[in-house]
Amino acid sequence: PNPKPLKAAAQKLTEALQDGGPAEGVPGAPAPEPAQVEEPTEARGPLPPKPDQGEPAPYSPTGRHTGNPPQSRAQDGPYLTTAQGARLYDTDHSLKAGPRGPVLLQDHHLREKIMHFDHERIPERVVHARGAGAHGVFQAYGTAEGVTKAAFLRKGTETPVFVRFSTVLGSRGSADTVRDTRGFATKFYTEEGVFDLVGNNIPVFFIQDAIKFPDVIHAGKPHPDREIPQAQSAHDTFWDFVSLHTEAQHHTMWNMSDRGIPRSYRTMEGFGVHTFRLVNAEGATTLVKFHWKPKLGVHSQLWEEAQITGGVDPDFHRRDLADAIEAGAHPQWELGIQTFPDTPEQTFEGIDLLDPTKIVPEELAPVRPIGLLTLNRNPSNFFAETEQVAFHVGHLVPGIDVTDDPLLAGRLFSYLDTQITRLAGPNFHQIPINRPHAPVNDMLRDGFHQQAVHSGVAPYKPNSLDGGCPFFAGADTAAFIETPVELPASRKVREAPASFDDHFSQARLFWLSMSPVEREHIITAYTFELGKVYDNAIKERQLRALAHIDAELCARVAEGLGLPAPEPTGPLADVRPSPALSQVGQEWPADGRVIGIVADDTSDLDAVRTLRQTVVDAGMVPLVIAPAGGKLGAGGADPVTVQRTFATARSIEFDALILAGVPAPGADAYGARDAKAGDAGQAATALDPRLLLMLSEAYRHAKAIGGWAGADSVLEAAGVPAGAPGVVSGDSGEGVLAEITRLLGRHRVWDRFPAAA
Ligand code: HDE
Repeated sequence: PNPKPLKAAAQKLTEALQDGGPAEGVPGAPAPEPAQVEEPTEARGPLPPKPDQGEPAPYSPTGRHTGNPPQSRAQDGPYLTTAQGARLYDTDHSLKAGPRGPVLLQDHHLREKIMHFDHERIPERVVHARGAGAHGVFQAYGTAEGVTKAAFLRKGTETPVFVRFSTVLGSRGSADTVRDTRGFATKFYTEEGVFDLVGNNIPVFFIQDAIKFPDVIHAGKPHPDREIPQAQSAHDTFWDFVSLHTEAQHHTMWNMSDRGIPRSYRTMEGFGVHTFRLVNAEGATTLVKFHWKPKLGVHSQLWEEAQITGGVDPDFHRRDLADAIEAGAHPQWELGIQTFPDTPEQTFEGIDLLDPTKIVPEELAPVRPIGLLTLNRNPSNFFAETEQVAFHVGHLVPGIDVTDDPLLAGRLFSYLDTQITRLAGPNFHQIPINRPHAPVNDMLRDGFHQQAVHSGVAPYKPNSLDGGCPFFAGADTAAFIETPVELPASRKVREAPASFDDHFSQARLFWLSMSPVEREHIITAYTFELGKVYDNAIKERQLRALAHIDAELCARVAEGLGLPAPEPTGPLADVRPSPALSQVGQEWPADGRVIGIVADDTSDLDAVRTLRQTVVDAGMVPLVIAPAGGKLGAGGADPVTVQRTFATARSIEFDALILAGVPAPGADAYGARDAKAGDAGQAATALDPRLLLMLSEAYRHAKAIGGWAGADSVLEAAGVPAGAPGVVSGDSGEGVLAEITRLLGRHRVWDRFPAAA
C-alpha cells in the first residue's frame, strides 16, 4: 500500500487548521501555493554494512550456534514504522476526538514515541563522561614477538580498533579544552578476543591504591552543594585533597603543565600507566609500560587559547578529530613498550614498577615501537558507538597479563561493575560496538537486555547433554593462564610498601625537565588554580608541597598568591632531568596544521589560489578567512570559497595566519571601507577590529604570522612588531609559506615568550 495519499490528506488537514480555512481540494479553498521545500518522498535504502563491525561468527568453532541475532534491526527498510514494524502515515499529530478535542489514550504511536524518548538518556560515565571516538586499524611491526605471544602483535597482523578519547572530570556536555587529564582508551578486536588498553595522556596517577579512587574523584568533581565548578580542578576540594594526599603531587604537576590542555587528541601521547606483564611463547615474562606516540608530535594549547576555545568552540577536540578523519588526514600513533626484566623486586634502576605515581624516564628505558594505530573512520552514531563502548583493563588476550599494582587491581573490578549501572545489565558485551570479532561461546545466560537466543540445554560444564560442548582450548592458546609468580611469605595488612612513600622526587624530575617557557606556564597554572581556592590553609598546605619540589616554583606561586613561601623540611631529591618530557625543542611534521589565509575581494586571488594549493600539497589545511561569507571574485571564472568569516573565525583555530596580498593603505581592504585613500593611519584604525584581534591573539600565542604586499601595515595596526620572531614578510605566498612551514615544525615560535629570551 502506498502511504502517500493518506499522508497528503493529513497534510492538507493540517494546513487547513493552521490557516483557519479549508485546504486545497476542500470546497472554497484558495489555489495552492507551490511548496517551497518538499520532504523527499523516495525511500532511502538501508545503510551499507560496516566493514569492521561484522557480526560475531554465528557458529562457534565447535559448531554450536551462539544465538546472536542475524542482523541489527535498527533502521532497516524504507518506511517509518513503530518499534514493532507497523508502518505509519503521520507522526505530527496525536489521535484526538476531533481537531480541537482531547487526545485519545488509544494512540499507540504517541505513547510509544514519548515512552521511548523519556528513556533516551543513560547515566553518563562517572568519570570520563565527555569523550569522542573513532574506528581504525592497528598494524603490528612484529617487534614485540620476542616478549609476547599475543597474536595481534605478530608481524603484519592488522586488527580493527575503536578508540575513545575523553576528559575526566567534566559532564557529558562540558567543554573539550579544560585543564584536565585525558583518557585514551583503545579496544583491539583481536582474533583471540578483545584486548582493551585503557590509558591516559599522563603516565602517572593521583593515587597508588584503588581504594582511594572515590576520594580523589569526589574531591575533583564539582562541590556537592552547588554543583560547581564544572570540569575544573581550580577549587577548594581538589586542592584540599591533593595537598593532604601528597602522592597526587606528581600527577598534579603534569596537569598544571601544558599536558593538561592538549592542542588536539591527535597531538597527545597515551600511556598504559601501570606496569603490565608480557608472556612469550616459551612462557618467559617481561614487565612493560605501554606508550602511544603521536605521529604529529605532542602539542598543547596555551591557557588563554583554551579559555577562548571553551567559549567559541567547546567541541574543539571532538570536531578536530572528526574533521581530520573525514578529510582523510588519518591520525596515527605508534604503540611502544618500555621493557624491564621481571625480577622478584619488580623495580628498575631503583624505581618501583608497581607504583603508578612513577615513570621510568625514556633515557633509562627507551620506548621500542611495536605497531601503528591509524584512525580512519568516524562513528556513524555517537550513542551506539562512542557512548555505549565499554572498556575494561581486564579484557586481556593470551600473552598480556597484569601485575600486582594495587591501583590496577581495583580497576579490574570497577570497569565491569560500572557498566551494570551505565549500560543497565550484564549483557553489555552484546552491544554491537562491544562485540568481539572472535567467535563467542560462553555459558553466561539470561539477564537484562539479553540479545542472544542461546540453544542447547547444558550451559554448564562438565556436561554430557550438549555433547560436552563447548570445549577447552589448549594451554598454548588460552587466555587468563596465570603466570606462576612467586609471592613472598606475607601477612594480611592495610599498608603500602616503603618505596611508595616517595611523593616528590618525580614531580621534581618533571619540573627540572621543563624548558623555561614551560616552567612559566606551570607557575601560572598553579597560581591561577590556587588563586581560585578560598581557604588559605589549603593554599599554604599546597605551597608546603611545592617547597618539596622546587624552591623557585614555590616562591613564584607564593608571590602570586600573596603568601609567604615556606621552606622545605628536608633536602630536595637529587634527580636527573628527562629531556624527553619537554615539548619544546623538538621538530615535528607540519602535517595537518591549519593555516588561515586572510583575503578579501581586493586580494590578488591568483596568489590566494596558489597559496591554498601549496598548503594542501604540504599536507596542511588551508582555510580562507574573509570579511563576509560566500565567494571571493564571485564574478570571475574561478571564485575562491570563503570558509571562515571575521564573525566565525577566531585565532585559536589556526596554527598560523597569512595575510594574502594586502592592498595599499586606504584601499577598501579587510573591512576598511571608510578609510580615505593615502591615509595609512586612518586605514589602520578602520580595519575590522575582529581581524586586528585575531592577529594580536595569534601574535600573543606565539603563532607564525606572515604576509606580503603591504601586510606590514595591517600587522602594525594589530600591534604586531615587524621583524619580531616568527613574523614573516616576503614577496610571494610561496616564500612566506615555506618559512611558516619551517616554523610550524616546532609548533610555536617559542622565542616570542619573554621566558625564552
Ligand atoms: Fe578509570 N574508570 N579508573 N582510569 N578510566 C573509568 O569505567 C577507575 C584509571 C580511564 O572511554 C570508568 O567505563 C578506578 C587510570 C579511561 O569509556 C570506571 C581507578 C587510568 C576511562 C573507572 C581508575 C584510567 C576510564 C568510568 C583507580 C589510566 C574512560 C566509566 C583504581 C591508566 C574509558 C567506565 C572510556 C573510565 C574506574 C584509574 C583511565 C568508573 C576505580 C589509572 C581512559 O570504571
